[in-house]
Amino acid sequence: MKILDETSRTLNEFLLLPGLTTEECTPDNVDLTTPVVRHRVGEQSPVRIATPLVSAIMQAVSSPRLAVALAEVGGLSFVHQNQPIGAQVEDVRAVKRHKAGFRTSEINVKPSTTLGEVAQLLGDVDQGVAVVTDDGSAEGRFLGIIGPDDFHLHRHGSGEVVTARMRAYDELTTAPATISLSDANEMIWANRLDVLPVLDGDRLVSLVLKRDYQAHKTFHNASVDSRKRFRVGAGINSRDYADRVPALVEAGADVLCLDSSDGYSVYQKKAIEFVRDRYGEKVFVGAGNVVDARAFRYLAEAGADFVKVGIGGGSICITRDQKGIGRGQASALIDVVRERDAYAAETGMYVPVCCDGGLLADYHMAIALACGADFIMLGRYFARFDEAPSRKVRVEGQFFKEYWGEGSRRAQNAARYGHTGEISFEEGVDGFVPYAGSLADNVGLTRTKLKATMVSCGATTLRDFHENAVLVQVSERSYEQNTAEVRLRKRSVDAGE
Ligand code: MZP
Repeated sequence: MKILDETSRTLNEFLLLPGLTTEECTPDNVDLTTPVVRHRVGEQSPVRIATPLVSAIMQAVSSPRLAVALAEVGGLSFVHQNQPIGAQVEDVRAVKRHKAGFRTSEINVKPSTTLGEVAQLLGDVDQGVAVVTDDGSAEGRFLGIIGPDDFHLHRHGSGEVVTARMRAYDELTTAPATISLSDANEMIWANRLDVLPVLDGDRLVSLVLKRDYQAHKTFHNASVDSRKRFRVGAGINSRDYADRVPALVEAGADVLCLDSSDGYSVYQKKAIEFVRDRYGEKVFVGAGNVVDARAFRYLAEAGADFVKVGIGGGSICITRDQKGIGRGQASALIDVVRERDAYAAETGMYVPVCCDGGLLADYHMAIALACGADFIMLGRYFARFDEAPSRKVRVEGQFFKEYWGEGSRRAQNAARYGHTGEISFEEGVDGFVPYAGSLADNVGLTRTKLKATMVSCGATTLRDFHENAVLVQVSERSYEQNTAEVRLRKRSVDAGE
């Protein structure tokens, strides 16, 4: 027996200290792009997402509809494996059948962003969109994205004036150096100019002639056209992988993930080895869940493409009460992240870490990212939205969505919990979460908050944030006081004060 010399800590036991915020450190410059699967240190991950949020491998969460909505805002869903192979394949196909559109505002680019990075970031971009670089070539610096016909696509917001710097083309020498986007539009229409605006995030950086646009469009088609469908992940288990994996790969699943409450097992190793033997590096498979360095290393050495952290912290989870197994999410994450970095230093291979479960507030996501998580898996958060598959119910005038754990009797997910036949005891509960509206609105708000936190901490990329975040543990007394203050504030809001 060994007793660790630590207290197991949760994410809400930490706060962030502000770092120096420079002039360049603005929300527009914050890039939330993150790697999903393993890659050599210093190279790009072959799968990256623009929003570091993925949806839980759960019946009540990851439906095709939610997967499309989440891919649209730059995240990734994992359709659940607790269903017959044919049904899960249909879920993957349903996502893949959707033709991907995109929102310009979700594509966060900086002047230094290369076209290659943009192509990664877009991943699923629709055919009729052109990527524009400063010299029109694949090596050129990325300037913006233009829609084929819909010029108005780029009128940001609802008629608000976006101040923008315009790099005038020769043909437009009369343009002042700084004009608003609406002025630019007026000028274009008034002069019947045959041009389209090019944006860098929200800023107009140049205008491009329509005849050049044709060239750009051709170029775009050549470079990113083969990937014009939404990305989707799929859960697998360590029992029927020999049948499930080939069916999911065939259906077009982009990333697989072993779904287990305890991933530190030889069964996961065997499943990963199956994928490697059969597909080499072409199929990506994550593993987990784990809560310490030993388990991370075991799965990383087995070839996992990412490792998921979290046991017992899920909002619907009672594993700790039933089996006495688990670890505070912050302690688990910090231990695993340290091992991820040690493994990268030793082997030159970076294996991303996903923080899974138990994040109840948006700021917990910021704390998890500051602790070194590459991306975050959420169940309760997504279960509250319109796009989640569960029923919306009204109780005493308030709307809720049903949300149940995969360890509950209702889910009967025997493979995830290592049961045979019917589950013999529950590790999850069946309940309700307050309905919260549309996924796009909520994820938009979360992104805004994450960016605001990173700006306060002086970070513009998640890598900066990992390296430079300063965290402090809060005392029990200060934690209690915070919650008491929140309660007081809520009471005064309720009382109309
Ligand atoms: P949360 O976002 O609702 O807090 O947690 C979601 C995570 O909890 C899932 O991704 C999964 O790892 C875990 N989970 C799912 N079902 C159960 C259960 O029934 C569970 N115990 O712990």
